[in-house]
Amino acid sequence: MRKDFLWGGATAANQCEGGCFEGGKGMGTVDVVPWGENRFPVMLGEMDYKNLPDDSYYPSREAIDMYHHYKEDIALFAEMGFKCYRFSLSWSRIFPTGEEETPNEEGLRFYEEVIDELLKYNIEPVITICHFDVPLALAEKYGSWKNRKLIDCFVRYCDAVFSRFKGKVKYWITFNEINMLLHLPFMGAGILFEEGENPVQVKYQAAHNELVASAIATRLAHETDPEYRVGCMLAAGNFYPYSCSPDDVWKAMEKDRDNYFFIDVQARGQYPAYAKKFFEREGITLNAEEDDYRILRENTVDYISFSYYSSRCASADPDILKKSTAGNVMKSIKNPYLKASDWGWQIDPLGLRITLNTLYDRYQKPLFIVENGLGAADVMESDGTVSDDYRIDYLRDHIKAMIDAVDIDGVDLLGYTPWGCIDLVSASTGEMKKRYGFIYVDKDNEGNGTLKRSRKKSFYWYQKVIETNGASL
Ligand code: BGP
Repeated sequence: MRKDFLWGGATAANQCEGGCFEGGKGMGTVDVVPWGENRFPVMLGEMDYKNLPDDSYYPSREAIDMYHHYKEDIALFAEMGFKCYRFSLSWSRIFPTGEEETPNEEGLRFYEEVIDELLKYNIEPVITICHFDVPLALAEKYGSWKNRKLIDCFVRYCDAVFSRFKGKVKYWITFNEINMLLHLPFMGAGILFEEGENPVQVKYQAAHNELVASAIATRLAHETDPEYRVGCMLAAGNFYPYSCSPDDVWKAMEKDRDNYFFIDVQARGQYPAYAKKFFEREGITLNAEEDDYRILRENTVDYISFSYYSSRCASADPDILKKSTAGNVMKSIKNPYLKASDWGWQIDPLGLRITLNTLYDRYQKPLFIVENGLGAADVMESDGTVSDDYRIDYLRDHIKAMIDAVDIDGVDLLGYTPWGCIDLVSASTGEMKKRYGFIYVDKDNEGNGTLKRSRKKSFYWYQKVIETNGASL
């Protein structure tokens, strides 16, 4: 492993920050996604978020209150030896309605303090500019990313943070899991549908607008500071054919392409042939300006970051299709060779090596694993310890596979930031109970708890992994 390999951890503002009404922050789309049974319909854009009971919203509005605990949390990351920390900015903390002429100074100052605190410990900030987090006012006024107006708003936001944090940050990621837009249009991109709209047309229009915005942001970053490196971000995990039947192989290829669509544009600078044909077949016409295609071509990303929780399976056989399993939003067929987490997400360490190789073969750009991990219902013993051996096992196996991809296969990998390095609110369930952290946070699903931070067994294990650059697993 390279000496400067970026070992660290990852979080997102809306899942850990809290302070929803502090520091002049405006409401973000994530702040109105409820927990409980209404969560998925709202995330899908199939249910109106208005008129839900007040207590529907506690998770993202309070979360683990990192807004007030960030110094303590960063000190713990430093104690583990983090070389980098991936976190996101809340757009509406900086532009409360998304359309102000000037940014909210208090919001910028908050993130500057976070960055300075990281630099104090020589921890490299890795910043996601938009992690499921659009100012609510932009969603209500324009329907969010389906409107080109969002491109200007996003670029103004990028300009504010690129110029403010110049010299302090190197790695930026424009949109978290950009492919989620197709699966969770409201959660992923703040899209609100209107009666009679064709959802496929709307989603690909929004995708086009995000892709152009991402490319302009990449250009702006490079103009602002030639040291800046901008990445795209994919919810990855290869689709395996359920059998060696060519029909299954073809299905898996089609499913993979749905995911690669975004990255093909961001890494190669143009719409792939298969997407153009798909648009023709579906009658999708993009509202695009002539210059858009030049902008996409000239401003490809510097690296490709991705989340990996599991591989997936595809089949052409309708009977096999019934054997579905849970996973990171995209439904998949249960793979009989794999075990699963308590939430049904299947565990496939070799799948990480396969995914790394596939992405590297396809794009020939540096990769960055910015999410990976095991969600589990940890139990704190009466002596205050948390023995999360299952998490250590999961991470050990995935790190081994990652090291093989680098040392044996020659994949160019910048770093590894396990998801939810400190316990935080789950994106899919809105619960605290589904924990990923090396650091336990005392808070339960109902919002009770002291918010006290405690080191789990995995904390000490990961500390050793980093100290030995992956030699001690
Ligand atoms: C990804 C998101 C994260 C995160 C993670 C784990 O899709 O980028 O925000 O939450 O999945 O998912 P969950 O919290 O649902 O277990």
